[in-house]
Amino acid sequence: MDLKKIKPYGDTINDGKVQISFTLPVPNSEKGEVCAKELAMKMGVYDPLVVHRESLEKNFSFYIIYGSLMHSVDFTKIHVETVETNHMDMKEIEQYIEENIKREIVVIGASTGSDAHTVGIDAIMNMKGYAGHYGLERYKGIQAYNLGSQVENEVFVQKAIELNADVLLVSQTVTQKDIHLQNLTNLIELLEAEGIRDQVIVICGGPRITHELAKELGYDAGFGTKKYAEDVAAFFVCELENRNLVNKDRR
Ligand code: B12
Repeated sequence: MDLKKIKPYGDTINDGKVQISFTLPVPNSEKGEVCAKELAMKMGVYDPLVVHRESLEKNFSFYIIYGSLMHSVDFTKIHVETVETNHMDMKEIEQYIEENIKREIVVIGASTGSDAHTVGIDAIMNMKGYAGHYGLERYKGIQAYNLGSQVENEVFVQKAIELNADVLLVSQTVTQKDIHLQNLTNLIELLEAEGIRDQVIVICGGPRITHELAKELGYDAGFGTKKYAEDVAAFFVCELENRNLVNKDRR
C-alpha cells in the first residue's frame, strides 16, 4: 500500500472506483447523459458510465455515474487538528465531576441565529440522547439548559450571564453563504464585549464544523458528525480544570 498515493477502490486496490450523483438543470435525455459524462471527466473520473438517469421534473434530470478517479492524495502529508481528550463514558465523566469539580456544572446550549435545526443540539443535550448515547440532561453533576433553536446571540449571552454558565454549546447546521461564520464570530464578539469570554468554555458543533475552524473563530473546541455528549463532556470537564475555572466566582 502506497500511503503517498491513496485513492478509492472498488474491486482491486488503486482501481480508483467511485460513484457520483448529481442533478442537472436540463431535461432527461441522451444529450443530458453526455453532458453528465463530460462533467465527470472534468472532475477527474475516467471511463464514466451513467448507470442511472431519471427525470426529476420537465427541465431537471438526475444522474448516477460509476467511474475511476485519476487523482490520488498523499495521506502522509495530511494534518488534522482534533480535540485532544482522553475518552470517558458517561459514568466516568460523572465520577470525574464528583471527584475533581465537586460542584454542578452549568451548561447552556442552543441552535443560534436564524438556524432552525434542533436535532443536532438535542442529540447532545436531550435526556434520551441520540444513537444510544445519552444527552447531558441525564448526567449527574451537570445542569443542562437547552434553549432550542433560532436563539439570538444577545439572548444566549444574557442567559449565560443569568445562569452563570460554565459551558456554552452552539449548534450551527446551515452554512449557506457562510452564515455560520458571521453568526459564530458575532457570538464571540458579544462575549468579549460583556467581558465574560475568558470565564466560559465555548464550544460549537454541527455537520460542517471542524475543530480547526472552531479554533480559528475563537472557540475552545468544535465537534462535527459522529460526536456525542460524552465527547463534548469529556472535553469540557477537563478544560474547566485546565483553565482554572472550577472555582470561579459563583455569582
Ligand atoms: C431535518 C432537516 C431540516 C428540518 C429541521 C427540523 C428540526 N427541528 O431540526 C427543517 C425542515 C426545519 C429544515 C429547514 C431547513 N433546512 Co434543513 N435539513 C434537515 C436534514 C434533513 C437533517 C438534519 C438533521 O437533523 N441531522 C441529524 C443531526 C443529529 O445531525 P447533526 O446536526 O450533524 O448533529 C450531529 C453533529 O453535527 C453534532 N452537533 C450538532 N450540533 C452540535 C452542537 C455542539 C455544541 C456539539 C458539541 C455537537 C453538535 O452532534 C450531532 C450528533 O452527532 C438535513 C439534511 C441531512 N440529511 O443532513 C437538512 C439540511 C441541514 N437543511 C438544509 C437547508 C438548506 C435548510 C433550509 C435553508 C431549507 C430552506 N430553503 O428553507 C431550512 C433552514 C431553516 C432555518 N432557518 O434554519 C441543508 C443545509 C445546507 C447548508 N450547508 O447550509 C441540508 C444539509 C439539506 C441539503 N442537503 O440541502 N431542515
